[in-house]
Amino acid sequence: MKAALEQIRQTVAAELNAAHDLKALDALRVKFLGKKGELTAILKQMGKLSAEERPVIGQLANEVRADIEKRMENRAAALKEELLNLRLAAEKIDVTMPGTKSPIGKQHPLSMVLEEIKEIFLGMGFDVASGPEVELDYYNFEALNLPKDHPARDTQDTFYITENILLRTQTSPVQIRVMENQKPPVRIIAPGRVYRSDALDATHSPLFHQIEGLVVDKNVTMADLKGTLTMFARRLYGEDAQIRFRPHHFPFTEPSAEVDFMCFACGGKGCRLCKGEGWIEILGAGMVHPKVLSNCGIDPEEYSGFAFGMGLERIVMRRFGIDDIRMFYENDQRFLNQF
Ligand code: 2U9
Repeated sequence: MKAALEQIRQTVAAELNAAHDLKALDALRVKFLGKKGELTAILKQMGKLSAEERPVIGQLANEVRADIEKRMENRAAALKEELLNLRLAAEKIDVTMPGTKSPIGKQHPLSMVLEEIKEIFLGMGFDVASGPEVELDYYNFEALNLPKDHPARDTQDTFYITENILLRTQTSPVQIRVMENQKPPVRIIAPGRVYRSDALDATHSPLFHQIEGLVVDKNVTMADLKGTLTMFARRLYGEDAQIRFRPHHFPFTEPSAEVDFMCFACGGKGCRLCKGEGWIEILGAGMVHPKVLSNCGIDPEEYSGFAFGMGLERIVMRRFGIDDIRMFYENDQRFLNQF
């Protein structure tokens, strides 16, 4: 029996080294120390020993059991350590690695230029006014001296929701509403979305953006209009920018003019951008028609004013050489990421 006990001690030591995971270790524990284990089997034969042999073998057996348990404990600890090191190696994070840049958003080119234009007029003492995009026929047409039968009201140009409600075709209604609620002096710009029932193509969009301006005060003259628009041109296109007025007609202004800016690319010589003209039409403008003032309860004998309007997309397309208005609305990252 002594030899058997010594033999078990050797076998366990050898098999322990072969156990490469906790499961195998557990199997070993059952094999030797379990109820049907090899060491347990030997201890069961203790009864056959003589009275003087029993204590000697008993002590040896306990010593062998203690030795096996110690070895198993150490082996388990070593395996756990190994497992932990494997995990640490696999999950190691190199904190010195650069972080993953999360892409930041950018301002849309329309917003970028709109902010620039707003800043220019705010710098000249204008306020920014806003109003409803779903408007009454009265504010979008009638109050602007566009009577019921005027062609501009035709449904081929205007989105009518009901006979009397529409999507505004210009931001002028905002200025009517301001004049109804604020006595002169008025000095505002009205930027915003406008809607025309045009078919979408490279140069037309049913939705586009306008910035209109209005100044109403005592003794406002055409010279004030020219001065304001010249200052605007210089702030937008640089100090040597020039503008020219070409006589025109709008029902809501009299006299009216179409306003060209000297082509910033060729300085008036004529190039691809300005189609050889040397000038680019940017705005429409004029002195506010007296009928429009009186529609808003402002006495045209006492007050006068000027107004202007520009299309934002047109300005942005010229500045960045964009030849298709649809690019602004398709949210194509390849387009937007260039700004
Ligand atoms: C009030 C009185 C007059 C606004 C004006 C224009 C001329 C003009 C166009 C420019 C390009 C519209 O976006 S566009 O197609 N606008 O030519 N707009 S005068 O006149 C007003 C506005 C409000 C009360």
